[in-house]
Amino acid sequence: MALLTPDDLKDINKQLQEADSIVWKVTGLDIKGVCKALYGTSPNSEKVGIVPVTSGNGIIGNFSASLHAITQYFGFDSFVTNMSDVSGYYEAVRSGADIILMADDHTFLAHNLKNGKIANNQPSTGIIYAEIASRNQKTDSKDVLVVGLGKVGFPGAVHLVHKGFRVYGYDTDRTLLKRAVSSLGIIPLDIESPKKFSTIFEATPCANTIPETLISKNCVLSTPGIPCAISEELRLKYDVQLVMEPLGIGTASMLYSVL
Ligand code: NAI
Ligand code: 2YC
Ligand code: MG
Repeated sequence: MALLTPDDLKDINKQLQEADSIVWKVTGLDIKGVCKALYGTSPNSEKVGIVPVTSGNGIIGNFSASLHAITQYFGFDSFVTNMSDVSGYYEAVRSGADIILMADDHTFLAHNLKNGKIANNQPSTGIIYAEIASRNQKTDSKDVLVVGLGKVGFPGAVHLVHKGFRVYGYDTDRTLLKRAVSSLGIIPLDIESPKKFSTIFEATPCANTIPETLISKNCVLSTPGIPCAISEELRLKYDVQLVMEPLGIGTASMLYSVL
């Protein structure tokens, strides 16, 4: 499980604002607008209780504080509990939380105590980054490349197939690639016969996973993957519209999906 580091989360408000302006440039919507379009929901001053969890690798510096900043950025009334784990959960409920946000090393969830809806960060993240990619208003092409078909990438690929895109897929894990081809009908990317894409969705824990041969001028790269899928040199050379942010966009998707 690729875990965030405190450094990934530095200046989260600045990272979120920068990502929001690129989302707007690419799609014509802000992140809130993309969430509303995806789920048909809008916040109605729900109270969000953020519970630190000490299991496994333990508390990640900046994680709870980042969720506090992110939930406020999207207009929620939120608080971080003083206690952690079970005591923190109890404190959140007693303090009137409508939605619980908490994460161990394997699952980051949003649970709406009022309507019972629950969301997992991995599919929620894949779906919203795929949705952003699908709303690339700079191209008429219905071709999209998906690199990384794991817990985040596969749900994103499903979403793009359902939206009628011609999805080319690649994963170094041949079993996962075969699963995506057989279950979704995506086209396995032939690395030998490169094709330029104007829209790319990447969800891998590796750097430099998108070769130059696949990148077209002004292409949109929508990627939750950490570290970045392309070098700064390639980003500048092709003026790539890079939608990349470590936690907030995925968290917004979770929250809107449980309203
Ligand atoms: P995962 O391990 O389930 O999936 C990653 C997939 O990438 C695997 O199938 C692996 O075979 C594939 N892969 C690795 N190197 C590759 C390469 N060079 N070319 C093609 N495929 C390659 O991981 P998961 O949970 O899907 O997370 C993916 C990334 O997204 C991680 O870096 C994680 O930290 C990040 N993430 C970011 C979030 C955000 O809000 N920005 C939220 C959740 C996860
Ligand atoms: O501080 C805490 O409460 C920790 N238990 C939080 C652990 C989060 C672990 N998960 C991750 O770092 C990644 C994030 C991208 C979101 C999903 N998995
Ligand atoms: Mg994100």
